[in-house]
Amino acid sequence: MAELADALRDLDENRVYDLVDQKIDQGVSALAIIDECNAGMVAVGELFSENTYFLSQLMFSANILQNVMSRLEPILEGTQKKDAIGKVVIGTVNGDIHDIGKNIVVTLLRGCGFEVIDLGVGVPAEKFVEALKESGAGVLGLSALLSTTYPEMKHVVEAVNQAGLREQVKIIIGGAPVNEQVRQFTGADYYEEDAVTGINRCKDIYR
Ligand code: B12
Repeated sequence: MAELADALRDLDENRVYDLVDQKIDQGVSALAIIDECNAGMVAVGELFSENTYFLSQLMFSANILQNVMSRLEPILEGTQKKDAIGKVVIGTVNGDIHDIGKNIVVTLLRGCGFEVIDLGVGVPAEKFVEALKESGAGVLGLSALLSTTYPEMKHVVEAVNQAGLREQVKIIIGGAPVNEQVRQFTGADYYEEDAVTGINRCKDIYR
């Protein structure tokens, strides 16, 4: 693994910030820096699964990543071309509080000129439906990192269906463990592995 990913895995906070600052100075793109951080976070997750790290270390890793993101956000906001493209409603589903990845998607979407209605974390199905009705958005993004929340994603898709909005709204799911099988289970239109492919998907939908 690369140096930055290793430093994040080892929770070596100051080393992480130094490396991020160096990379910014060297002109490394914010997205490449995020990719490397992602690898570090996956390693933290693995150490947590095998009981080498505990919740306090998981929380500390999130804290470090959030500080990295506050350094990268001004760069991300400025990197993309701004066109008025369309509206996207997004949130982390009920039962799940992970939001670092979702917030990256939000920053990139806004940077590209999308109007984003970010409902935050632990969002119940009816709130998604309400926001879609109010905004008239054509895209719904659902984020989840816990496998226990897949049924909740399915529930949101069903709620959109029952509200009679399914024909006019494309539903994209994302979050580290999501894959094609989960997409099929939930009935969503697309799953995306990372923020950039998610943004490209939104652009395609509105093209
Ligand atoms: C940081 C972290 C936390 C932080 C979250 C802080 C925060 N504000 O988000 C804290 C400490 C709070 C936390 C809590 C918990 N966590 Co946690 N956490 C992580 C960790 C280490 C990193 C997640 C992260 O931020 N990654 C970095 C971001 C940038 O990546 P990302 O979220 O995947 O997002 C990218 C893409 O997926 C995509 N994306 C994300 N969302 C969307 C949405 C759309 C629409 C699109 C297009 C794209 C997209 O874009 C992003 C950028 O490319 C993961 C490990 C892992 N492998 O992911 C575990 C992990 C997700 N957590 C886990 C667990 C078990 C928990 C807890 C249940 C622990 C506990 N016992 O309490 C609680 C859950 C509480 C709850 N109800 O939600 C497990 C889940 C296992 C599972 N399969 O269900 C993991 C996988 C760790 C592990 N290996 O065991 N966690």
